[in-house]
Amino acid sequence: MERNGTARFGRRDFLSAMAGGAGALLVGCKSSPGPAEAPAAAENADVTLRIGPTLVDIAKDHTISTIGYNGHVPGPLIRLREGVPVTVDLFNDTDTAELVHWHGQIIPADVDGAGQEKSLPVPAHGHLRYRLTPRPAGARWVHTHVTPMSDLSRGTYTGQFAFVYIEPKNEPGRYDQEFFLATHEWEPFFTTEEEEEEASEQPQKPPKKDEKPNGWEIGYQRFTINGKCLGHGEPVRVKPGQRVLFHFLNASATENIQLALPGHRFQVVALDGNPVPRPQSVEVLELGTAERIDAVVEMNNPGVWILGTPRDDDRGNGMGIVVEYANKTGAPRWIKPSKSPWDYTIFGENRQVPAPDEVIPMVFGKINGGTGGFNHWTVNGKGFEEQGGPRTLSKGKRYRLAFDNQTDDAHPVHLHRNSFELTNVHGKPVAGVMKDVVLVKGFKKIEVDVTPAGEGLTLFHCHQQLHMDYGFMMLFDVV
Ligand SMILES: [Cu+2]
Repeated sequence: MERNGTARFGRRDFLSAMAGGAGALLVGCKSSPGPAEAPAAAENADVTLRIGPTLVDIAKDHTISTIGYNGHVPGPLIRLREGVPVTVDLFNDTDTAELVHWHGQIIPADVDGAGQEKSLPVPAHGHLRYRLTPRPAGARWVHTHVTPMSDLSRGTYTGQFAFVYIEPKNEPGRYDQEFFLATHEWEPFFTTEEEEEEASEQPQKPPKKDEKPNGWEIGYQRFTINGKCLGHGEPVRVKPGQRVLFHFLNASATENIQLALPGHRFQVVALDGNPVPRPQSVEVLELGTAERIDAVVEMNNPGVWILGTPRDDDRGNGMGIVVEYANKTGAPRWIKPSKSPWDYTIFGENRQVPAPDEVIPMVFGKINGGTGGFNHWTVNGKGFEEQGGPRTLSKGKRYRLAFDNQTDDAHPVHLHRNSFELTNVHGKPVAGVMKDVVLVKGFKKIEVDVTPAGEGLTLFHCHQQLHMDYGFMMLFDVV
């Protein structure tokens, strides 16, 4: 899809439900024109998501039965315009109530899609309609926000996720093609094996004598990008000399991942949809669960390549996609990237940030192997159920959330309905990097500043589904 087909589109032009083939590449085309001159009648919503059973052909002779949006995984690419209100229709064809969360948007709690915020649910076999005003611009996404607990066929273990791209008022630099790529894992199972973190970066503390062993972790059989195992979907087709903008989304329930494209570098231009002050070129991307990265790649190394995870086992099980130059054939090549630790601060500015009005310490803790063998997660010593209601924040005040991860696990923590500014990462001050998820690695500290954008309940939680469900949440109430 060449980038020349980008005439501005009218208010009702953007898609309500793009019907791409399951697992088709989500390329940056505008949807086929809708009824451009149709009146803003009640009958047609601007965005329609139908939640229901979906089959995903992730590989030849390998089909996953899951729940998805509009019969496809990922769901439709939803393009919106910043500040232009839309009507949303949600239909639920399943037997359980659902929550549809607009991740990364600054919108009221009732439509944000989180039960803890008392958002409107989509009833089982029911329908919900509301209006929302998309903002801010950039790569957002939509996903289910139900609580599956130990049921690995629900929640973010399913195929209920889709890109939301809110058109910026200014284009984020020149590019020739654009691709939306979402990673997701399938066939989850419980395991006692701990996720192998980057051993060199991940300090290990020996368990205390009286401590229970670590509880359940989640493993996966199959790994996909846009619903296809490596080699089973359409390749990313490029031409020499092109600048290709990739929108990456980690739509995993529990996995933090790295991605590399041998022979090429990623010019990172935005994190979680927000342009970074200093775009930088890196060899390896890292995305905690729910994080997004926009990166431009200059296609200057013709061949057939694998864009995938550096982890051989996971790539072998599907985590990758072929990048194919025009007129090039042969087996796709993989070259192991050099070890390059991800560092959020290289994209930021080196300047003083305003002092916060208040610092809120948030210490992350883990109680090994509790009820049913599940670890229990705490913020400041208390799991969500023990916290006794929301903590009040004042609109307009600048708060510093001081994350102190006192566990050996990495936590992709997310704040709803706001973007926050990274102000300190592992002791290094930084400014200007705006995000809504940040990955706090084992025994590390990160500080973020937030000035609450809107009144109402605002959920903070770890985006690792198992951590969230077993206590790793905290509720704010902005007044
Ligand atoms: Cu976590």
